[in-house]
Amino acid sequence: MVSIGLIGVPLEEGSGRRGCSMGPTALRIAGIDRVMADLGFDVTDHGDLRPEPVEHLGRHPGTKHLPIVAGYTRALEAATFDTAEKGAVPVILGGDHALSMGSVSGMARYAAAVGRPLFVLWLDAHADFNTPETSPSGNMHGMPVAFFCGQAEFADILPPGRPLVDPKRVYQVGIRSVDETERQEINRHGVNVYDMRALDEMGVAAIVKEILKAVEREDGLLHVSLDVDFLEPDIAPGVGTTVPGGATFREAHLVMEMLCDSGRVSSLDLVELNPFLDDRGKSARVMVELAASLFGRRILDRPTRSG
Ligand code: B3U
Ligand code: MN
Ligand code: MN
Repeated sequence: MVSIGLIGVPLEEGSGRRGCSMGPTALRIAGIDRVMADLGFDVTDHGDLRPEPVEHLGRHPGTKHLPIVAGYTRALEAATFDTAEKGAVPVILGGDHALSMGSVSGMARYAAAVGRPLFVLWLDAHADFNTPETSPSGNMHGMPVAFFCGQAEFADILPPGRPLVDPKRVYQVGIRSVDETERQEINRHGVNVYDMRALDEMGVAAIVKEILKAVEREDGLLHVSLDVDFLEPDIAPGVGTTVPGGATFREAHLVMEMLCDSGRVSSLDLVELNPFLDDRGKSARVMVELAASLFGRRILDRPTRSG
């Protein structure tokens, strides 16, 4: 039986506003563990992570709340690695998106240990490729991709020499809010971006097929990072940075179903849920429903189709 390890990360300091610390609780109340157990997984909830104490970080202009983000990054890097190493799929209950500095770094270390490349699918309205130098806000939830691609060292958050993700193995889908310097950096580093226009022109199925082909070509592991604001705000209002024109309920489910069929997903972040801004648990529920599709819930059994 396949195991899933739930890891709660009540981090909100990366987002510049309060509320995401309630995300893990809301996802649990919406039934994340029950849904996965019903799908036949052996689910262990590791509870909420505590940040590691962080000392001796220098002053870092351009970052807000670096010590707490660093503390969670260290704790989550280790927890994600340990969970994967024990043969379980780490599912991170966020928490703001700065937590992906830890989860993706932990998976990068795991991928290096098993000798396979790590791919990242970033489902988000934002590219999250800012650095302390380029960020307009100093909010670290806008920096994780730059961090795990090694573009922003942020001094000593993790030990030097940590395994990084190749930006050419990062695939971003749903993007529709990018800062000017971020745009240049993404291009320069070869991040694969399918913005909302690409999604409209190509359709989400063609995009996911392309991405999975690239993962399969290299026999990679695939980490999926799902930001609530990937979705259209009407269906998921519980997030601090809603951007109109997001993925529909059906598009998002199709992405999850195709990912499930691929059998490639090694780990998942569910991030940026802010229950304080939500509408009667709507966004928490939709995130849990999407996770269910990712882990195998189907409308009907389907014959295997090629192509
Ligand atoms: N790019 C902006 C805004 C932002 C990024 N991620 C979120 N918002 N959620 C920034 O502050 O880096
Ligand atoms: Mn994000
Ligand atoms: Mn976002």
